[in-house]
Amino acid sequence: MPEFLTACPRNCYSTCAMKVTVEDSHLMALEPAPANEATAEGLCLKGLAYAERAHSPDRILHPLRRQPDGSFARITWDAALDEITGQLRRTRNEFGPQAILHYAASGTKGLLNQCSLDFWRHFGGCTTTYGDLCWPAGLEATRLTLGANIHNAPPDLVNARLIIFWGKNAAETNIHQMRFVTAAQDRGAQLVVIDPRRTQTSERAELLIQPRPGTDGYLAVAVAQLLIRKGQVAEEFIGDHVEGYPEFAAMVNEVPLIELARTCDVPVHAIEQLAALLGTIKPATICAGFGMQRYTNSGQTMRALIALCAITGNLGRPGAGWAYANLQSHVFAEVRDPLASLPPAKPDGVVRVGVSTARLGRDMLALQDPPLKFAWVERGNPLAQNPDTHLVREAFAALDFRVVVEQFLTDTARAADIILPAKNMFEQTDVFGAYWHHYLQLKPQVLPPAGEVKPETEIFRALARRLDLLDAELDAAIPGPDDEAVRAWLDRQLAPLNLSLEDLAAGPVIAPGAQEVVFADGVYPTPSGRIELRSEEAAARWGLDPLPRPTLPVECAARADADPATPLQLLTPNTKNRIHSQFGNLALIRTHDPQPEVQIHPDDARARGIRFGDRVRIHNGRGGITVLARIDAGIRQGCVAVTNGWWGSDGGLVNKLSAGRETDLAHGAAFHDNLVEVTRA
Ligand SMILES: Nc1nc2c(c(=O)[nH]1)N[C@H]1C(S)=C(S)[C@@H](COP(=O)(O)OP(=O)(O)OC[C@H]3O[C@@H](n4cnc5c(=O)[nH]c(N)nc54)[C@H](O)[C@@H]3O)O[C@H]1N2
Ligand SMILES: Nc1nc2c(c(=O)[nH]1)N[C@H]1C(S)=C(S)[C@@H](COP(=O)(O)OP(=O)(O)OC[C@H]3O[C@@H](n4cnc5c(=O)[nH]c(N)nc54)[C@H](O)[C@@H]3O)O[C@H]1N2
Ligand SMILES: [Mo]
Repeated sequence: MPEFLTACPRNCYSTCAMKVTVEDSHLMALEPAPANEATAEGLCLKGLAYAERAHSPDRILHPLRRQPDGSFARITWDAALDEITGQLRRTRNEFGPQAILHYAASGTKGLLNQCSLDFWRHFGGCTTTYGDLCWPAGLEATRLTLGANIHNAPPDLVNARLIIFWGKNAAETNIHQMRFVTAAQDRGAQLVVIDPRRTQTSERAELLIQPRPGTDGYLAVAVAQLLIRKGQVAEEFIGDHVEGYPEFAAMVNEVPLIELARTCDVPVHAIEQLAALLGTIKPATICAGFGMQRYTNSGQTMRALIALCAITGNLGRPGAGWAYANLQSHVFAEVRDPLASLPPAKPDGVVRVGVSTARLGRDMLALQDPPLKFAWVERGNPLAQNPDTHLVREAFAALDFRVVVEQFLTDTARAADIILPAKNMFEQTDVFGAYWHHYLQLKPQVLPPAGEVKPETEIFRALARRLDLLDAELDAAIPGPDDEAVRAWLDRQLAPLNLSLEDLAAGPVIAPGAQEVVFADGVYPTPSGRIELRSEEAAARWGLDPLPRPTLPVECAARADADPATPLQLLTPNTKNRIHSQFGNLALIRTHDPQPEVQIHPDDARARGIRFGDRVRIHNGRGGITVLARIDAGIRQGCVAVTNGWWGSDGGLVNKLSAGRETDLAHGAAFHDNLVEVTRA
């Protein structure tokens, strides 16, 4: 049976290399491929579920048109494209092209994703989003402090003697990293986890600290205060490499330890324990996850955490560092800088970058000159995954016309007028980098598109033909019609890097220029060339304190103005067996995760008369959902957690409860900045 080397293009740290076996246009088997050193062993259950996902009877295999009664009926491609081009022409004529919203999210990775905007530019323009649901606060905090979002290669973690997982649940979200953690522990390394929840990751840790959500900045400042007081800072490293240390040191001493401890609600002895570990064990790596990105104060929190690496000299050495995002494989011009999706200082007059991803619903409704009339959605499920579901739904409902390109009948697809069937990862060749390891990987086409599926590139080419736009320039920008043309286009993207598709076909390739140990030369590409604990850019660009002085998130039970009607902090983290809203509909995954549950502390449950398995209503002023109660002493008292990514049909649309608010840095989404009450349903 033919076997192919490929790689998983999900928005996931691991983006595993894998080997797939195909027979009669059917995916028969999937295995890990050891050529990617970071993901050499073990596919996750989602990876194994591709065999079901690719051939699922629920997959959308032909265009669908919404009927007056709300159901969907099969239509031909001709009918679909005719109606869409008619609507596009009408919208452009009446309101201008910027009345069209192009919305794309993180459903799949690949260089070909950039082709969509080429279509819209040729069409005359569109409106699109800025910011990101996921990681911008930490990206910008890292850029401001260290100058670049890079970290040591994943296997280097085995050299660490101390590993701190700070708001990262790698045992679920980056399972391959745990191999290196185990190897480091076998060599005597200690593992600390900082998370309001006990997780599969904390099961392996010597120390678990469970701070009040959104207050990690106070915890970091408390640790810094102790390190300075005990003389456990790396004076020479600070002298050589750190900018703004005296001001930082003065700032961390402003508030007494006991008060900082009270704010983050961590016992002083636990803070002392953490400080003693960081002060005495070298090298140490802080693996900072996305947990802290989901608050209005996330950027400043992340800056305070990076400072701990800086003042202990844990940078630029094997086993040491700040492991947040490793963008060393982001080597292609169009995808190099994830922060490039910020609103451009100089708009190009064609693409209006006018809607904040975090405030999608509100901004869509508010936009004028022209207002939005038409939405095109691909690789995203905003009716489930963006904050403030009610407003997003209202904004989509207010449009004249909606097109959603999807594999399955998601909540967003159900809101469409026309659904176009989307390809999957096995049906089109593409190339992509990663954000944890530093490989470039090829995913070849190994299956013909199922049913009447067309990849986005072919959809746009077909639309362009109908709109009389497919000139030589667009024909070169959006490759087609066959795999040969796609491969030639990818080769052209790789050529400036002195790479070819053939190189990638042989196996994952370490991105040109990628380093195993970063910042080893002591050069930090910040304005001062040093690690900036004090950042003038943080103040000038984002209006923040130039120092990472902690503040409380907007919705936080510790605030004097907190609403007593909603005393519980709702966390909606990721989970092992889904990628956001993907995979949860498959039979294999449903045997493990059949329905949404809320994790609630026994004391909070008892106070509300809630017993294990009760149906409970989680609610606040924005909305509510009804789920089953899972009483669990592993979660901090005062917090409740429901994993994100459930569909409306499961009753678990967690973003009905979240507010459309941005993070303090770089337009992220403050999903967990969210107070609720839980009552028996
Ligand atoms: N299996 C799987 N893997 C994935 C994904 C997936 O959906 N499923 N998604 C991928 C993507 S896009 C992302 S962004 C990453 C995310 O993966 P991670 O970086 O692990 O982030 P989260 O799962 O969002 O949150 C991690 C932990 O942070 C904790 N947390 C919440 N608030 C706080 C806080 O205020 N302080 C601290 N210290 N901890 C807090 C949560 O309880 C959670 O256990 O995973 C990627 N990998
Ligand atoms: N409450 C809460 N909400 C969150 C988060 C949280 O922690 N809490 N996390 C946020 C994070 S970290 C992220 S990254 C976002 C993710 O948000 P999204 O990127 O919107 O979510 P996904 O569910 O990963 O993917 C969206 C859709 O893409 C489709 N898709 C996959 N491949 C293709 C393709 O090739 N073409 C097309 N057209 N479609 C395709 C999938 O079927 C899926 O329905 O969610 C965010 N939402
Ligand atoms: Mo994400």
